[in-house]
Amino acid sequence: MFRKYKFAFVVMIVVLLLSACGGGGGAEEAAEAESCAPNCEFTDMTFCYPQLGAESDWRTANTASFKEVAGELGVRLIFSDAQQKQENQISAMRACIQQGVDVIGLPPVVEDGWEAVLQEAKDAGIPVIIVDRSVTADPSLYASHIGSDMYLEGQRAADEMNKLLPDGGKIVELSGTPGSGAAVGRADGFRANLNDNIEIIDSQTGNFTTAEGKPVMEAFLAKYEGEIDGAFIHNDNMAIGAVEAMKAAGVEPGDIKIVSVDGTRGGFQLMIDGWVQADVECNPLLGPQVYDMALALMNGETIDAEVLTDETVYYPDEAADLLPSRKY
Ligand code: GYE
Repeated sequence: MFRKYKFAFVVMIVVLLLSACGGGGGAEEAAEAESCAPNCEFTDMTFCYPQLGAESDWRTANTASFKEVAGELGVRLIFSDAQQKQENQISAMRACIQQGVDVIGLPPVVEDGWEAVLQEAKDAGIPVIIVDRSVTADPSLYASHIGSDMYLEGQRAADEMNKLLPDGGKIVELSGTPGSGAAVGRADGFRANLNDNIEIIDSQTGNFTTAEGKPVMEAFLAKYEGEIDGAFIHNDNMAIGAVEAMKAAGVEPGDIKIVSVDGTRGGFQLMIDGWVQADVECNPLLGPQVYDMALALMNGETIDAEVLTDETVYYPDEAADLLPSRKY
């Protein structure tokens, strides 16, 4: 009787030991599968892109770049649209951290307030690449920032305004989303280079959209009737809205000198039609470079802490020739 129980007990222990060993082996295999470094390929990558919104043609082109290139490379893309709300971007990032994505690309709607969620990503071992606009958070909280030099764009815009108004004048500014790296950088760079004889008589935000740009220009035209010599407009979509307002108010192309930013097809068309005198380029096609950086991070390579896009200024005389080849 006792021997029978002893045998059953030994069998039970052996079964338990075997199952424990089997479980351990499975976990090890899973961990190995996760860590492909240093030979990770794009097909190993799950990349999270909590896009800030769909406010402009620039943004649409930026989204398309990330989606199309992910498809070409075989990257698994987790995409969301935050409708220009920081809280939506933060929740989308938290969902990606929960899922254990490999890398997060963050195009921040505003500069401030990212510390907590960046720290959460860091604690989870998920590197973050800040894409497009900048953040004020400490650089130790993210792997890199890639995007345009918004300050330089503002300086370039001022150089153009200085040329357009050599005898000085009064101008208005239609600025981008308040607190965004793009709006802050462009406004500061513009003021740094603007000639003393040019006065910014008013500055209001149009939130980077055509819909909000139009009423802002309507209000400017009503308030400063006949006084406005020029307008610095932070993106082409707001310029499209502003021009609609000007047309409705009987303003002729060239009456108010416009310097815009982005270099989208819409901006090129405004140059061809005589409304915009200079368009400062801002390149949204960042997908290929960002995926390369993300792969380098997965493979444990070091990447540059700051990557600035190479850009130029476009003028009306070349707009018609270049428009057909514009990608956005
Ligand atoms: O200029 C504007 C968009 O952050 C550079 O955002 C980007 C800006 C771009 O809405 O059109």
